[in-house]
Amino acid sequence: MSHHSINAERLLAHIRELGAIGRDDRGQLTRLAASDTEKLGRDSLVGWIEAAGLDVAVDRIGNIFGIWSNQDNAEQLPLMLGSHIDTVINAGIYDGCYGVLAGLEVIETLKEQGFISERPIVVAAFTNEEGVRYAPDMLGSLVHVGGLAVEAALATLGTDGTTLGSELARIGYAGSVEPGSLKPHAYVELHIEQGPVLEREATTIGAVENLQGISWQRVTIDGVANHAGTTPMAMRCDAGLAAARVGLFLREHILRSNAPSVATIGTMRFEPDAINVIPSRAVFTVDLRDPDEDRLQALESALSDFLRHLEQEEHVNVSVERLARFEPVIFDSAIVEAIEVSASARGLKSRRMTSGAGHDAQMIARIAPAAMIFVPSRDGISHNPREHTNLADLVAGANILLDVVERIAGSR
Ligand code: HGY
Ligand code: MN
Ligand code: MN
Repeated sequence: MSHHSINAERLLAHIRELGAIGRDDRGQLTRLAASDTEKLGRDSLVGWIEAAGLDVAVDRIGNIFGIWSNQDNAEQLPLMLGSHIDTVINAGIYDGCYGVLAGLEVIETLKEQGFISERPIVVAAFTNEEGVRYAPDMLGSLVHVGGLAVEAALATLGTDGTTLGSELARIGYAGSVEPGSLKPHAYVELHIEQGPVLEREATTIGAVENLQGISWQRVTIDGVANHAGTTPMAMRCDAGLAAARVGLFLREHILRSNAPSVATIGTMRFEPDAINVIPSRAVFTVDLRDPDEDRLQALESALSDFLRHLEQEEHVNVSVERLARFEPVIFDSAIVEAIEVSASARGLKSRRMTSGAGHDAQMIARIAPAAMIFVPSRDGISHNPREHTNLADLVAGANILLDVVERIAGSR
């Protein structure tokens, strides 16, 4: 059976071109949400959407939509594709961008093939999926589904003291469309796996059926600054040492529990941050995840109990601020099956799997049937410039997306 195929050269050219935007003088790729470098990426994406003959819409939280519709189907709810083009610090070129550009590529291919769509097809690039500059992550899609009021989202204070709203206005992406006005009929997100499973199992396609819960907290530990040389160990109120104990506690607790939970302390800073001063303050973030909500809650309370214990033992004060909390999500089984059927028809090995990473799909799943397609990540690496997926897998994933779109949008 002959299958349609996307234009591999065009897709790869867009991925490489977007991957070159936002590099610093060391060649590192960083396009934090609503930054000057992200503006350059946004501008290129809007240019490609317009060149493809789609209408462009930008909503008040800066979500970008490319819309392919006609007078016969404009009244129908759109089939939405998409992901994000903001990145972490020193990022790879595929995370998020692959899903947005493959979504655009699928629409361009369908247009070229004269596909008659029963409904509009939209490709979305959601604002601040990564959450590195503004918490929580998946902020643009969270606002899109009504999980956070747009005014509160625009007022979000970044790690650099800016507000998301002022930065969106400054880069020219404070749109006028009311968030959520584009309610999808269904949503399919293509993404690199960012983990080791598909490569280890020599499997090309992941039919993602669920996504784990996420808990982000900022912890502040206050001790007493003192002289590094004259203060006996037993007399210290050492915020730095207390912070180090939290990381060890989390790793040992999870290893003992034998659960698939994960914990990450990704940022940490000390005050006064001097080589010969016992830290008076430590501020760090804790990222906890688990596919099971009860286990995630148990992990959060184990951490909370440990922090109370730490206060007594280390003679410090501990305060915690919640930055994000999303429950695990189950995706739409019919779309997951469509992904598997397409992979099998194309002779590609597929397997059902859980997403370890957060994605915009977990938000859109609150208002519409949603699912994800994964393709392998070399060495399971992501959020790292070594992030890579080979061309054949990139094309395979985009063709599965093409098939699923034809199946959903081709008939009522
Ligand atoms: O944190 C995540 O899992 C996603 O990359 N924002
Ligand atoms: Mn991503
Ligand atoms: Mn990411």
